[in-house]
Amino acid sequence: MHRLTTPKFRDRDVTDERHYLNRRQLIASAAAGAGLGLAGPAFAAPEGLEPNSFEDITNYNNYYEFGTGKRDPAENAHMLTTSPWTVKIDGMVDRPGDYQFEDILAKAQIEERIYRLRCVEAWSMVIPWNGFTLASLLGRVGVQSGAKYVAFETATRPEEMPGLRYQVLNWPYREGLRLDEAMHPLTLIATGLYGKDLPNQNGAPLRLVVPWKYGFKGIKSIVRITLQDTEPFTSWNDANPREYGFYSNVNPTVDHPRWSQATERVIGAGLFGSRRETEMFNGYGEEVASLYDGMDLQKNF
Ligand SMILES: Nc1nc2c(c(=O)[nH]1)N[C@H]1C(S)=C(S)[C@@H](COP(=O)(O)O)O[C@H]1N2
Ligand SMILES: [Mo]
Repeated sequence: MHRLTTPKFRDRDVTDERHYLNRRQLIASAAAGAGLGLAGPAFAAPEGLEPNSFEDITNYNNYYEFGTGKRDPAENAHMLTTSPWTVKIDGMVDRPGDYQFEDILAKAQIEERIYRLRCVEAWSMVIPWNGFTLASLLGRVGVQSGAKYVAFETATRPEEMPGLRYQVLNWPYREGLRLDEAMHPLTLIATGLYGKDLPNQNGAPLRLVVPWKYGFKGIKSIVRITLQDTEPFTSWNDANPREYGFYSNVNPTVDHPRWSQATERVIGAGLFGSRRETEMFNGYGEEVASLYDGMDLQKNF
């Protein structure tokens, strides 16, 4: 079903965007000894994935720290100061510390990954990310043997994030993964898209991307990564445990209590849009289904 091939770009705009590799992404990849860097993805998207336009990807966002409207992040996220940026990595690791984003990026091997993002609200789009595997970062800090989960936190800056004044979630936005999910080669820390630095509304300077899970697992603007032996607190599960589970694997057979998850609206597919059938694990089942062998996915939704 999925081939590990270099994606083909047929859309002219896509090809053009790819030439604008900016300095930061270039420097990072050069430092990693990868020349122009965007090394052929080890895990490309399912064949035939056609990326959405840069305009779609950066104007239709969920980033509640900047407001709950789809246009709010595009309008407000410029207020976020993303440089300098520190990521605290702590808990059950050999080398805990406050890591500068520039240092993390300088040692990273930047790849391109074209993934479908399937929001729990039943829409999807296809995004050409640049980034590095979470596994490579965790490898560098040294995960200790007792660690079983990874917890993540987004920045909370009331002066820069107008949405924080509304208690829609128990801030900071928090997410988590089981360690084997975190170490999976599909799990990405994105630092760019279309070869440019990640736009603020998409979670600059670094955010998580877990393509077989609902989009809300992909926590933005990460300031803390904690290795621990207990299941992490996650914001959406805390807000409504009946509607949002810890796993949140894309699953067309488990409906959201208020809507069907069987199909999804394709963003940018013409004036009237179009729908597609939602795939188990968002189409990445061949790679990830074995992580859940023996688990009841209706119960562990
Ligand atoms: N910190 C934070 N991360 C977040 C969100 C958010 O509101 N705050 N929204 C999530 C949701 S619901 C989705 S669908 C994706 C959207 O990512 P995109 O805007 O880059 O497409 O980000 C996720 N990460
Ligand atoms: Mo979402």
